Amino acid sequence: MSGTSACPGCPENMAMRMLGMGLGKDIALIVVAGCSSVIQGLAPKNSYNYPVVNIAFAAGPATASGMARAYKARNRNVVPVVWAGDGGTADIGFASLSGAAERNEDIIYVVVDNEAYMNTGGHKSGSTPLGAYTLTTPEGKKQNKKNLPFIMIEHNIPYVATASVGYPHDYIEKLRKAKQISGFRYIHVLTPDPYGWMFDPSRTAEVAKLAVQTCYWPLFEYENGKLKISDESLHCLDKRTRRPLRDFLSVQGRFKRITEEEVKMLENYIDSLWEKLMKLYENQS
Ligand SMILES: Cc1ncc(C[n+]2csc(CCOP(=O)(O)OP(=O)(O)O)c2C)c(N)n1
Ligand code: SF4
Ligand SMILES: [Mg+2]
Repeated sequence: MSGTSACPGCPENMAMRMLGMGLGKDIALIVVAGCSSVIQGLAPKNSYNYPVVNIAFAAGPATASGMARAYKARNRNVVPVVWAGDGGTADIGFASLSGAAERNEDIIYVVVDNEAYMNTGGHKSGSTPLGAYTLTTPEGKKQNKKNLPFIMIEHNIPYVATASVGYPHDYIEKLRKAKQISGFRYIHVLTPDPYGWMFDPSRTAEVAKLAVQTCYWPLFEYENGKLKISDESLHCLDKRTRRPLRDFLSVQGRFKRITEEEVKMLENYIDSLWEKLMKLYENQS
């Protein structure tokens, strides 16, 4: 609803509005600490039109698991949806996420990945890419981004999908599909942040598209052991039709000081992502 306290151009705000379009009614949000705890505004005026539990990082998936069982015991058809940032997912809340996924709890888990701990000022997370400036990596991060969607595939859950706020229809369709499936569903949305990534707030959707077009962020679904590359990412299967990574890096201030060698390392990382996806695809057909 109106009146959020998000920054102009906030990608988490966009992703939250699209969540409503995709999941509709009968959901309850479990919001772990992060920008989305704040942009919902202050009680009694809450800008999320859903019941919300605000909870500590490590407790999100455990709380949702309990809620799913409680709703079932009361014959209520409500889906608990955990909403967490990349820091809350890749690092601080990972144990709880992994446990709930292993138990195949009947919940949806959505990650909004702005590749840093933004609510506390922009510190690097496990999901920050190599070469990116953050407050705690002033020389650029030296490690690659943790690949959470692949880690979740290894948990053998019924549904893993990636999305980008640059492609709302794709994201909304994946949410709709997830709602029809039972068991643990994981959706990872790339949410480029104008303040952490250092671009003009009017360009959020454009940067989110560039991430996909340059094959930095693959869009796919993994449903019951079957991989489907989404239409927006099909061109990445052939290296010759990929848009140059530079087009994505050059619009962001956080890569201003990246070295040639680091660009090469990032390109290699992207190649290896696609090789893994192709292997997964070949092994199933
Ligand atoms: C255990 C714990 N450590 C640190 C904090 C402080 N804290 C609150 S929000 C936040 C940043 C979260 O980053 P992320 O999960 O990526 O979400 P974003 O703010 O980027 O949406 C931090 C570090 C906390 N609330 N709890
Ligand atoms: S710091 Fe980023 S994610 Fe947080 S409210 Fe501002 S634009 Fe949104
Ligand atoms: Mg974050």
